[in-house]
Amino acid sequence: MRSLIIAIAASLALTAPASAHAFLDHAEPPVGSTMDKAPAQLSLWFTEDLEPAFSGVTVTDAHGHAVGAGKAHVDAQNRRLIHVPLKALGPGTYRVKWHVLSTDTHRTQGSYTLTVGR
Ligand SMILES: [Cu+2]
Repeated sequence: MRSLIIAIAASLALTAPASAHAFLDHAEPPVGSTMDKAPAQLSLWFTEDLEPAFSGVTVTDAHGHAVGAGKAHVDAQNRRLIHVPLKALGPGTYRVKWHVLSTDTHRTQGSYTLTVGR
């Protein structure tokens, strides 16, 4: 019995996830920032490699209208980085919502705001 418990404990340790979930590490422009000039795109860096087919970012204005100029996409060279092309943004506050699937198959999501000044 005791050896069985040890065997189970050992197998649990071996199957425990080797990596953490993917969370937003940082972004450019920075999370929560206010800027004078509207950015042409956003870049979001995550803490783990992402599955491109199940990871995305949407950006909406104060009325909830999407302001992305095409699909957000995971960088071809860096699977922790997502690029988000944007339309020409007027002054206002925008919400950036991200949802990602990391290569350890865990889903995470979050959001933050960006403000373009007058
Ligand atoms: Cu995970």
